[in-house]
Amino acid sequence: MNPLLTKLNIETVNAGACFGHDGWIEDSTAELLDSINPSTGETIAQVQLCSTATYDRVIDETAESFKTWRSVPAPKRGALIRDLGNALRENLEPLGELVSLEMGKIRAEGIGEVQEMIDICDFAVGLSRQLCGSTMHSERPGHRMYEQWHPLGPVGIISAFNFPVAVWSWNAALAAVCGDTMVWKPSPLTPLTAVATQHICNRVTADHGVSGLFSLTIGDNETVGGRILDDERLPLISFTGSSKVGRMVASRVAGRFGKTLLELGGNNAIIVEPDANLDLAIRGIVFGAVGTAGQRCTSTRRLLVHESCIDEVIERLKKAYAQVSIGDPLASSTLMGPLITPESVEKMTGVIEQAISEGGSLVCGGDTIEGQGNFVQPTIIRMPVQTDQVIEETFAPILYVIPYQNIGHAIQIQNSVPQGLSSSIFTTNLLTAERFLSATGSDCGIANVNIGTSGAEIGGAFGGEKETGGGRESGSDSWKVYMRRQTNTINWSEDLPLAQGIQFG
Ligand code: UN1
Repeated sequence: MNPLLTKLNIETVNAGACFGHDGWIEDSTAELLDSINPSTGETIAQVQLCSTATYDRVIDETAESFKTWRSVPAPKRGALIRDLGNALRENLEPLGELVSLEMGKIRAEGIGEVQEMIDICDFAVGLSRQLCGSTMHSERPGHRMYEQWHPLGPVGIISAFNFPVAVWSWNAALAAVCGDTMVWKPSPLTPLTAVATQHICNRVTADHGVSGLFSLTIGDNETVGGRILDDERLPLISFTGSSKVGRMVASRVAGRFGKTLLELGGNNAIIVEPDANLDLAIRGIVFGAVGTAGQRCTSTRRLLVHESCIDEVIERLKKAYAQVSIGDPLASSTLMGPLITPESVEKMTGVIEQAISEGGSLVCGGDTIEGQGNFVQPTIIRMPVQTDQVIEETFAPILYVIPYQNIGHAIQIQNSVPQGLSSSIFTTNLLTAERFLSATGSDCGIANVNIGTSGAEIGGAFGGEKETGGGRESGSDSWKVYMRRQTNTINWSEDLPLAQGIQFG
C-alpha cells in the first residue's frame, strides 16, 4: 500500500461506491480500475467500478438522506462543513501529495488544490447564515411578497482529472450548506484521490450522525456517467469537462428538464500592451502556460503581444522556459510534471505539427521526453495570425504567440474563439485596462488586469461564457444554482384584490 494512503488512514481502497461511514459497497465481481501514476506509468492501486445495481443503491441512499438533510437548519449544516474544512486542514499535506502522485501536478499545486477545498469550506460556513432572499413591495394593499430559497435535491457532480478534488469541493461544500445531498462521479483517471476524500468526508459525517450526504460512484462514463445524466432523482448535474461532452450533457439533462451547471473548455489569452510591466507579465505568462503542465481550464493558451514588443517578450519567455525543471512532481525543485496520459502526449505532438503546418514557427520545446512517464517539453509557437488550430483548446503546455497592432485588434482576436472562460491584460494604462474590462472588452467570465488567466480565488464566481457553458461555481452568488427559489405572496387583509387591477365577477 502506498505510504500516503497510510498517512491518510485509509486501510482499504478497493470499493468504488460509498454513501457514508458504513456505506462502502464491496463488489467482488466488479471490474477493476487502475489508478496510474502518470510520472511512471505504474499502477498505484485498483478500485472497483460501480455496477448498475450498486449505482441504484447509492442514489436511493442519497435521495433518502435528502429528506432529512433539507430540514436541518442551514447554520447547523454549516457546522458540518466547518468540520470538513478542519479535517482537510489536518490532511492538507498527504491529500495534496496524493493529488500530485495520481494527477501529476507539482506538490505546491497539489497542496494548493487542497487549500482551495479548505477555502471553499470556510466560505460555505459563512454562507450557511446568508442564504438570503429578497422582499418586494406588493401592488395590492394588505399583501406582502418575498422570496425564499429551499434545498433543491440530490445533486450529481461529474468532475475532471485536472482538479480531481477541488472542483468537487466547490460543488460539495455549497450544495451541503444549501441542504442538498450529492453523488460524485470523479474522472476515471483519478479515482484514488476521490476515495481518499470520501474517507475524510465519512469521518466527519459519522461524527455528525449523518449518512448519504456525500456519496461516491466510481465508474465509466456510460454506465455511471450516463445514468447520472438520465436520473430523474437528480435535479441538478454539475459537469466539468470538454465542450464536446458538455454539449451532450446539456441536451441530455435538458431533455428531462434537469438543470446543469457546466464548466467546459477554455482558450484563455493574455494581452501584453507596450506599456506593460514585463517582469510581472513574464511571470504571469509562465505560471499560466506551464503551471499544471497546461492542464487547467484556465491555462494560458494564447499570448497576444503588441507588435512593437513581441520580439522582446518572446526572447524573455525563451529564457524563462529554459529554467523550467521537468520531472517528478513530488520533488521540490520540479516546476512541471507529466501530462495525464500517453494519449495526451500524442495529441500534443499532433497539434504542434498542425500548428506548424498552419504557418507557426517553433520558438522552444516541441518534443516529448523519452523514458518513463508522460513528460513533454513546454512549448511556444509563434503564429502569424490566429489559425484554426489555435482556436481549439488543447490540454497541454502549448503557448501560441500572436502579434497585434492596437488594443481594439487585440480584443477582437481574444474574443474570436468559441470558448469564453478566462482572459487577462498586462498594462499600466488605466484607460486600456478599463476598455478591456468594459462591455465592449473581454467576453469571458473572468477578466484580469496585471495577473494571469489561471489561479482564481474561490471568493468570486468561477466560470465562463459561450462554449465554456455559462455555469458559475464557487464564490459570489453561485450558491443559488443549488437551491430552488420560491416566490411567496401573503394576503393579511380582509379582501381579495387581484393583481393588475382585474375585476372578476
Ligand atoms: C480548472 O481548471 O478546472 O483558477 C479549475 C484556477 C483554479 C481552478 C481551475 N483556481 O486556475
